[in-house]
Amino acid sequence: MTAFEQLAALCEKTYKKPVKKCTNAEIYYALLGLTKELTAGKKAITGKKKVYYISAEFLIGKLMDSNLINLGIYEDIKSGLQSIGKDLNKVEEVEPEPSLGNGGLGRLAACFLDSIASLNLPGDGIGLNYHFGLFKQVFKNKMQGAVKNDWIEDKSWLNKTSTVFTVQFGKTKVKSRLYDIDVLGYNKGVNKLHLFDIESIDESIVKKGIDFDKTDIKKNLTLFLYPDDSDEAGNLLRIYQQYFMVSSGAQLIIKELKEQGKDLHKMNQFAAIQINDTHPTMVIPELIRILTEQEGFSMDEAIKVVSKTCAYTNHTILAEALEKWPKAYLKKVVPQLIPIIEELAARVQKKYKDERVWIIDKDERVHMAHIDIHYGYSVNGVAAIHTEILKQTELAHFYNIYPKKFNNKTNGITFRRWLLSCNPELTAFLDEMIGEGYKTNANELEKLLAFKDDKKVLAKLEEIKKGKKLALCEYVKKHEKVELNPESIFDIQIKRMHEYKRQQMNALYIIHKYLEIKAGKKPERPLTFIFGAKAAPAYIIAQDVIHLLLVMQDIVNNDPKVSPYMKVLFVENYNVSYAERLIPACDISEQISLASKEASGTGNMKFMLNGAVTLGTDDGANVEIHELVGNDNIFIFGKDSDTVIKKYAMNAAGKKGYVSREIYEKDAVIKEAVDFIVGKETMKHGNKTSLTRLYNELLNKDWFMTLLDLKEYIKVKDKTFAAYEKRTKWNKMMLANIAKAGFFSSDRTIAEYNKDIWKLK
Ligand code: 26Q
Repeated sequence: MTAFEQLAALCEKTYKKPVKKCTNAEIYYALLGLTKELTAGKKAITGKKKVYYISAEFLIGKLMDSNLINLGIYEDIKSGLQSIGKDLNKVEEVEPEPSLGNGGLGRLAACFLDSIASLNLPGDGIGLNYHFGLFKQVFKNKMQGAVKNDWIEDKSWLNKTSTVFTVQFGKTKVKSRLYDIDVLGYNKGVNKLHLFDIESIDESIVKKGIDFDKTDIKKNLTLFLYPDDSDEAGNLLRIYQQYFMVSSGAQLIIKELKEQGKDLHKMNQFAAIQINDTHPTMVIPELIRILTEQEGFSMDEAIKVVSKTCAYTNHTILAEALEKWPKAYLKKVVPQLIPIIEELAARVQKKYKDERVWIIDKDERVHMAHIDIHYGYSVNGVAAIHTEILKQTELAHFYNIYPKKFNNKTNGITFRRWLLSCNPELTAFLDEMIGEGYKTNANELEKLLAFKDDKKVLAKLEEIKKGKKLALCEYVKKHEKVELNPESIFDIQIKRMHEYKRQQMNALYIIHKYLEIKAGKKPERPLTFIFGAKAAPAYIIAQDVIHLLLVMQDIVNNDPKVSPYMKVLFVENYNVSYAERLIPACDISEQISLASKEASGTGNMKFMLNGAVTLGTDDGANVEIHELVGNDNIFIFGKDSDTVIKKYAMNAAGKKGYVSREIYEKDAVIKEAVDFIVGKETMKHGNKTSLTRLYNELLNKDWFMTLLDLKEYIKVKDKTFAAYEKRTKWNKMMLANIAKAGFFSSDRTIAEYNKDIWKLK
């Protein structure tokens, strides 16, 4: 029986009617059941050694499409449904989207799980089962509001297990229940994503929006994901969550090793634990605690084996985002870890007199990254430039002590989701042109280069892009009530809202363009500026930038003299599913962070793979994209990272490194755009407090140097739009970007993690 026949039979049995008569929801739940059943029939991936990828975030997105692809039944189900007048895409819309991550770090973890299984490597994820995940964004009065994202239904990908652990917060004991999600490899076996949940959870304590009693740990622990991206939020709940996750994870790992009869003294031969940023760092002292208190290890023995098992990935160089918990907080939440952490700190202090590498500083704060670096066997950054900056600047003192621990693993993305699933049209065309080998060996995308002068191929790429733009227009019309022009250039910036990513610089360009059009200077072709971003609710300036962009959307789109030539759209509740629609429809990918600040970026890779051309700074993985495609196939601008780092150093030394007001005063174009933020028109449409605050921030602080690169950004962006008019040349750029994207397959990244760090097989 084909998969579709099985689905039809299941519908018939469950709903007592033919599948043709079933609703999309009925079909979805039947398909969910079928997929889970077929998955259960797949082999678990096994081997001598397993990696545990422990992370506070797994931004998995919807799973149906990926699972159908990885099971090899996608085409069969899709065409079967089509033959009875049903649309698989519509069926998949029924699936609620979990939001178990903030952004890049969480999505990377999800891509990694897909690649680990697809390379047939034994590897499980360990994380938390947040009931409402990250908040759902709703706009009201052109401001961001937040409500809960209620994603868990009776029937879902989650499988409740009978595994329950006890986690102790001092004298308080709570129960931790394990839920599993199967992780299918592409035509391979199955690994697991282990998500722990507190048994005593009480969803009803969530009142208005996302408000709840922060102190009632037994009821609230796994309700929400901390809605911060890179901002330290000094909240005890975050520590409760972290400890709950690592204690459950440590118990699971030890249980699995014991069940296999493994000698815990040789733990490192059977397990590698990859610590995803510092959020799971407490797994190190927790393992040491369990081994010494319950398994008869001496402190030396425990430290030795744990240090050979744990490896750390750093995802940020923003000093303010490196977790430093006051010892008093840790003492309140997990007093049992304090003696262990103190012992680890004492050993460091005895060996190194340089206080910069100490674990506990003179203000009694515990530097989580320092625990990882001293007591882990590997430290990696996530793009070449990022790892260099870690070695030369941020973590230089550690690099001097442990040069061999440091290594780079440039991020990647799973092509199953970010090409096969989100762009079946491009996938089909690639299959036809270069065969299917690229699906398991991404470097084969380079075969496309043979067609770089083939007019038909170039025209077809343009046609596919057009189709995706049309599909986006239709979706946006329905969901955002905004009409876009598919003939216009789609310029897209989608990522978390943060000053260092500089959405505000893009906003200033939009203001500039608006003023130009008002003054009679029309662009050659209409322009569409699209944004998607959530801001941490406590991050005020980020909220202000969202407000400014929504105000600009209102002003521009409702101005009959301007709107035929340009439109602005800020989509509501940007998430993984939205990314899957936006990325294939993009012409210009905005990657404009202040050089040195974006560790890697992964959206940049997704856009490239789908034939968008990057407009960006030489930052994060943009540097590697630039190297791969060459100067002719990318638009680069802005001060380089060395210059920026020097400016920060000068500012810190009290010397004049960067003063935004000077740039503002010297340049009439910049002044005009910045002043517009508090001009008559914006005041009519927006909130005075918010806009004034943003204006003042740009003039008096501008910590991420927006004005430094604005002039060049305007110039290069105009050049990019002009380049689009040379259609054949542009299509060649698209082709070059797709052809060179193979390096950014997360299969490559994971193969490197395995070869250099995990050594699984
Ligand atoms: C820290 C303390 C308290 C509360 C929250 C946090 C917190 C939460 C999330 C700190 C950081 C994050 C997320 C960071 C993140 O997503 N980093 C991104 O990681 C990507 C994958 O490596 C990179 O591509 C991005 O450049 C990087 O910004």
